[in-house]
Amino acid sequence: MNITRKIIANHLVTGEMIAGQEISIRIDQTLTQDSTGTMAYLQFESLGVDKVKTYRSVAYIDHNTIQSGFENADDHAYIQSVALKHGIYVSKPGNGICHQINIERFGIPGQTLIGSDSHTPTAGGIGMLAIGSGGLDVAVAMGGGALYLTMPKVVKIELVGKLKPNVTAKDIILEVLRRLTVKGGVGKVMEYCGEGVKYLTVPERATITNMGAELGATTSVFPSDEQTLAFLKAQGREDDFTPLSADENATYDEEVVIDLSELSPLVACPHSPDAVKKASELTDIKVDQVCIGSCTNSSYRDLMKVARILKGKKVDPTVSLTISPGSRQVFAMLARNGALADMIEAGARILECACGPCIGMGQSPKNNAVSVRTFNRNFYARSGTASASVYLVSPETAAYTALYGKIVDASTLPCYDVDMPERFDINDNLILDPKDFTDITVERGPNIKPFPLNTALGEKVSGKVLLVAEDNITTDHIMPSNSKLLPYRSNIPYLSNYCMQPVDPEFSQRAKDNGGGFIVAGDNYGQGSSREHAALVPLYLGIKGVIAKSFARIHRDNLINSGILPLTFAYESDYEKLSVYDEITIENAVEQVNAGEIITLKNLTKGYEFECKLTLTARQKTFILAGGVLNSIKK
Ligand code: MIC
Ligand code: SF4
Repeated sequence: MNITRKIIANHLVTGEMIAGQEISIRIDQTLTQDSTGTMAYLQFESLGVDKVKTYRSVAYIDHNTIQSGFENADDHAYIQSVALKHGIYVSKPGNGICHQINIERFGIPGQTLIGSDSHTPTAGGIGMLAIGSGGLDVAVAMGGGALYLTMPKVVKIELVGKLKPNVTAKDIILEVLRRLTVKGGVGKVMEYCGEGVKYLTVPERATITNMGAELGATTSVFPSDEQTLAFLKAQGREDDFTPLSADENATYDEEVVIDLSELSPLVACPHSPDAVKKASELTDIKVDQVCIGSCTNSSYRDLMKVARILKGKKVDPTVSLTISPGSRQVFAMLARNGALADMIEAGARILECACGPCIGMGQSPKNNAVSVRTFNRNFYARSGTASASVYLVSPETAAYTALYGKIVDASTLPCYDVDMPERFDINDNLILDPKDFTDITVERGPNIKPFPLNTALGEKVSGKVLLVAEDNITTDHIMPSNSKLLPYRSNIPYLSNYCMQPVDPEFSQRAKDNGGGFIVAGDNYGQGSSREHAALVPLYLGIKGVIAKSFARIHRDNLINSGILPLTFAYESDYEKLSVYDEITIENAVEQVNAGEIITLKNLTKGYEFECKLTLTARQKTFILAGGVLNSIKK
């Protein structure tokens, strides 16, 4: 067996491990973060479970850390109190980014983890089977429920050879994205093996598994080996170590081989993580902003290398350089060993250890800016400045770019070796253990509004087409997030005014004026974030179905969980025929959904019928019929 199948076999609750079939697995650990957490905990509360049933659940506060009004601070207080009341650890603001801290302090090889954040697979770097999902799935797992998923195919990614100087783990995953694209991982787990794996430390592996999310993969996983043991020892957690590797004769569904010695520094160009080119082809591009950090590249070694490159130098006068360490552990170690002073002296603006600019929480660049970032997503408008062009690179490329004021090929420049520490500085005093708290009253600020509930599927489902969108619509298009909107993550009515704003600013008003309707889209609809808001806000606006060429995994699940029909064109040529304001009807909807895969829709405006596929498991069918999971559970 390969590693993926071993972990699934150890956790299998229902189903058979046949790719494409529905299985359910037991979940050991869960994580939430604050921008999806309020919804997840409201849903968890509505399940009426007293204490979480998982081995460990952690609520992180790391996204909405700019407190320019009471809203974010109120949400933090709600999350902290509701978590502690129900036996959930809390990682307070200032402690760092959930995925980095999870690797440092909580992740355990061989265990399962789900998280209400699409980059939860970062923990695959420490040998966990870690899956991103909507908050409701996390709420159910905290209540002891299994996670239902489609048994994935397993792709063997064999790393051979050794990386050249200043070619990094980031370049490996950018190469995978270049080859497989942003939808190449849908329905698959990326499992890494080969000689090249031995040389990658846990944080480097985590950079790779982190950006596996951008492939649309279910998750990515590395073996648990000497590197894992060394990392856990250095974190004072050697007791959490278990070795984990694929059997020698393990089989896989697909195979990819990457010769590390052939790679060079790579760059993902605007506006997609798979628009990858060699840095050497882009050296004419003048840069206005460089941002170093995020859950992809903000570990101790990443930032020590940055500090070495910056030491004694000066950031180009036309560049604004920001650095946000991934965790307080990293931050404190940089401060103690002097690296922080080197960064500050070179001219870096040091930000708190949190998601920050990655999710548009501050540092939106100027109009038409070129921003070079070590992050994982460069979706249109995600930085908060729609006219900006965002390029994704390694920390080494970013640091040199900041010094030169233009994109550089770091492989032609000095390479600084940084050893992994034998012992990290361990200080968990910003992690609250629920055992230390009793008699908690849940604090609910006035910005926390109830989440919308759907109604059972009607006999006839009808409405107008409200938008015809292109391929690869991201959740940042559907429900944008930035410092102005993130404070309203627990206020769906407010957010509804901004739905689809980067695609069509009139969409929200059109949906309201027409009492809801349908969204039409191309391939890979809903890629990116796990945010349920991209389903809950359309639900609030009366969206009954999304008709697309194909869907991204987490978003499709979120639509089903909300009782919104995820329909795919049976014949893609029908996409071209639909226009905004076409009146669509599904007659005998309940009967059609019950009967099976094909749903017939009528375009009343243009007078023709067309077919869509609705492939649902028996369980998902009950959700769609009941109008979402919560209605189904109540029933
Ligand atoms: C992201 O990177 O897009 C986020 C912000 O972390 C999201 C979660 C969210 O929208 O709150 C994700 O990746 O799931
Ligand atoms: Fe935070 Fe960015 Fe990572 Fe999302 S991708 S968890 S916003 S750092």
